[in-house]
Amino acid sequence: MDGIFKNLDLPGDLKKLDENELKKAAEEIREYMIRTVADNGGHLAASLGVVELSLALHSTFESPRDQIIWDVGHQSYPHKLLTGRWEQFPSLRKQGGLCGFPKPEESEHDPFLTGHSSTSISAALGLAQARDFNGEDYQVIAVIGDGALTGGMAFEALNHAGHIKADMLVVLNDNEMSISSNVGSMSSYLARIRSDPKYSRIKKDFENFVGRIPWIGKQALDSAEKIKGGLKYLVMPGVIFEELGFTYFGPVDGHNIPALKRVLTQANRMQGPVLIHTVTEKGKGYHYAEKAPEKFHGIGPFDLENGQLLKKKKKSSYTEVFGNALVKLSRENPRITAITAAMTAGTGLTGFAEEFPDRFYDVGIAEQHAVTMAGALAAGGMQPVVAIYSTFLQRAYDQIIHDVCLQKLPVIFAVDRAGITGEDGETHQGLFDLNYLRSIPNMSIMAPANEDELQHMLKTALEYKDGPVAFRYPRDKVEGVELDEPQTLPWGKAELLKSGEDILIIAAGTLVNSALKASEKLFWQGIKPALINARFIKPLDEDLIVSWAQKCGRVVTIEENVLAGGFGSGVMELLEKRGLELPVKRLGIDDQFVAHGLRAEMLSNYNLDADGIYRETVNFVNGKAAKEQG
Ligand SMILES: Cc1ncc(C[n+]2csc(CCOP(=O)(O)OP(=O)(O)O)c2C)c(N)n1
Repeated sequence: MDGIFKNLDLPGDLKKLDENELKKAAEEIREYMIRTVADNGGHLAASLGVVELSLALHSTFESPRDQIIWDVGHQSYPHKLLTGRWEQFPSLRKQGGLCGFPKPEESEHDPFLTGHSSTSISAALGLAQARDFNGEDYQVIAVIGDGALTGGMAFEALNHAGHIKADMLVVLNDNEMSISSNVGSMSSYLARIRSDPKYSRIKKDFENFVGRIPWIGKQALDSAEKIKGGLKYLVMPGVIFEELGFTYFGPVDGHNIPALKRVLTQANRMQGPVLIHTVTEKGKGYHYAEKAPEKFHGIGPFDLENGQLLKKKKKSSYTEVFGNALVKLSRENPRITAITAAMTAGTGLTGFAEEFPDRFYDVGIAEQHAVTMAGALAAGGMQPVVAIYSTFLQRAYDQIIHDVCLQKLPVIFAVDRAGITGEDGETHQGLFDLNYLRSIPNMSIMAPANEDELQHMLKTALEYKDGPVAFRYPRDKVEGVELDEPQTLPWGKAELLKSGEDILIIAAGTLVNSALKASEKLFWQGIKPALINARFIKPLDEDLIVSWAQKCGRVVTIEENVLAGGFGSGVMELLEKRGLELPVKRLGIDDQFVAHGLRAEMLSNYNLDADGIYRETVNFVNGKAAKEQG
């Protein structure tokens, strides 16, 4: 560490820095973060917005004794830099390097893992309760964005913390942005507080006025309090939080370190839950990120000088193909509605939102609400398409069962980022949807081998009226096949890609392409595989699979999902049902979480690239043990 941080023992020594030195520290952190994210990619805009807040927190409190929980955690880069991870920072998001999110395994300054939104207040409350049980004395602080505040869990936790009067702080980092502009009535409420200086002025004036009346007696004071109680609905900022049992401070300029330190110190002295409303600018300090905070929310490597992405896009993504197909099909079908949980661009719905604003819903970071609402839209005769990343759909598991599948409602789930997602790591891998969806009665599941099939699957799902349908596709570039007009696929039918006699390989999703390469190599090694593109994970094409399994005498299944209860398990259940005792080898993710790294690297680590599939199949045929995963 050079510059202002040279010879400082962080974070404790931040307390020794004066106002100007802290400003200099903010500059150095920004410069280092921008340079590193330009090389590695990452969540830049949110981290740039909380540099001063991170400095103020760490120069007021004593981490790790005092515990700071960053909601979502994508804005935790300055925190990482201030808590012993300066030298490792260039390894950010690389395999074996620093994680892009807070991770207790990585540092004692990360008291609780985050990655999915809106958990921080619940986590802070739990830690605060544990502290009290242990008779200890330290502060617990949740830092939550205005976007994350749209998630139901955040409200549930505020409701509980206010009720039990827990000693804890919530810092609301309000930058008016979720990934794109924030939505919802809470967001409009915060905007009113921010933009109307009258709120704070009237509150102060009223208190001064009452305080200055010399003859005021107890009764008068009581009535004054009552008037104040009534008036506060009109004049007090943050009254919603006050009514929930929190003491509200703010709005405070989140880039003014002395002001932040003052309010944090004051809040720290108070009993009960306190909410500090800070106002920040997402992307602050890097011109291009300030101008385009959505682009710099999560960005790949870019050119520092002009903010342009380094890799020019040659191919489109599965997400884009899905979005375009949806727009195309929606032009002919006025019943289609699309729902996103704060990920309009991420799920490819920007075009739909522009062309059909009346049929588009951004519900905020509220996956559970999105799914139940979709169920009811379907009950009312609409055709809702819910586009959610595999990892975030986990949130809505009960809603999928209770509000959709139980009622056999024809909701369509476009499950994006399914499989290994790459640099975001454990919290963002989409490795559970096949098993969590497959186990629910009435749910049908498809996985396209290429972008053309993805379009067909959307059309097939829209035509199926007997219950919910999910199709899952990866965070990846497309294969580059030609796109036909979207067609209806034969329901529940797989595709035989190769006849063979030595082994049956059945792959689900885009791994079909790696399996195809592997089977060509196997053929040249004297092993003749039959290859099936499953297309349907549920219902399986039972007859096709069984007949080829019998012909070949052994089976390899391939999926980008955890093995327990996944696609391969489905195939094994089928063989058991038909009384076939055949050796089966399932390739997929064994019982573990997959860390961060490039998607291609990870697929190779887990033997799910063409070479890995080839190797594992040869070993299986020759009766050898599998290579270790990970
Ligand atoms: C459950 C869940 N859904 C969606 C996301 C994707 N996501 C990551 S950050 C983000 C926006 C967060 O906005 P805010 O809390 O205001 O933080 P900011 O980036 O503006 O600092 C979203 C939707 C997520 N992490 N978790």
